[in-house]
Amino acid sequence: NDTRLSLLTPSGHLTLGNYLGALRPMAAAQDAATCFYGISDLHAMTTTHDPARLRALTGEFRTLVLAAGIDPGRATVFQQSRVPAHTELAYLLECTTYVGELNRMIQFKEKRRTAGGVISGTRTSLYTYPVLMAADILLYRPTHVPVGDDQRQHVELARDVAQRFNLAYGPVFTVPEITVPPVGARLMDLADPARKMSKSAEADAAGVVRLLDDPDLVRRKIARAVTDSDTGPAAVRFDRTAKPGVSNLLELVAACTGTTVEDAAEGVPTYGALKKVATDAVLAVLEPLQRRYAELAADPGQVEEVFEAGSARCREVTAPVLAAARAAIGLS
Ligand code: AQP
Repeated sequence: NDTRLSLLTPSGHLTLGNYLGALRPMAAAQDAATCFYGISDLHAMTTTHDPARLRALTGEFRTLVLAAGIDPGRATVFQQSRVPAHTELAYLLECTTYVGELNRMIQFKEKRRTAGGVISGTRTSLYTYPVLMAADILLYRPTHVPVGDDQRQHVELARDVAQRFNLAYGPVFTVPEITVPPVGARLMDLADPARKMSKSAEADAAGVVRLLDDPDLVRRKIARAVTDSDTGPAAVRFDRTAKPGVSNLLELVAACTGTTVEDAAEGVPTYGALKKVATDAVLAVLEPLQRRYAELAADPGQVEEVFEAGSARCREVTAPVLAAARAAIGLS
């Protein structure tokens, strides 16, 4: 049986993109693999963060993970910071990782802050983030890691570090294969279809639909979605290059209703009609999710317990891997 690991970072309110691209596939995979689904709260502290907001977002993520249909009877749900093996192994892996490797990480180069050409105001944790991510992965010994382009370099680093560790100290880690995930929906920002819809966008971002947005707000956001300048008889068609706004809305409809983009365009004559179809499709997804969220949120203690039990299970599952790494590297 395959092991599947997925982490969500509480760096902002979860979006429809996160649901269609991550939460829904996570729920669908529950029976096909041994699943570990975590909230990577430690990864949310690599840039400026507010402790109260982090705590609140983590609670919201816990509830939304369950509301999305992830069933703690079939998948292990956990909170990264409650499984200390993640940070402990990260340190051991830092003793196996070269500074040159971290310097080459594209995401670090993009996210670091500079003042007058010098790195400044950038947290060390942003720099070492790929090592913590390597620990996140290696602790669960997955044989395959499905990974999109933006995380590929980090998973390659995890493989390099695991191989180096195994060679130097003994065969502790399973070196995972990188696989290409099935092409899923990649939702773009409704106000700027050149940019991915992101949970860390500003709170009032007009183009980001959040899972807990009020239905009226969702209607307004879709009504204001950017479309493309050519109108006319064949205006509603899928063409990412020539018609990025319309194509994004078609993708959105297709993902929400489980059809193809071509079928989604069928019989939709105008941009206005497309927005109406998109609004209905999105609300049909969000309404049951929000209802379930409200039910679960009425008993936060119960949700908390589920995540604590899952975290306890992760502490057990990861203990032998950490112990083997400690012993191999020379800690007694
Ligand atoms: N726009 C999107 N369309 C489809 N899938 C998406 N995901 C994110 N945005 C879209 C998927 O959601 C998961 C979230 O992983 P993460 O918490 O590690 O954050 P991320 O990938 O960096 O996603 P965000 O929402 O853009 O967060 P910020 O703004 O904090 O960087 C992943 O499976 C991702 O593919």
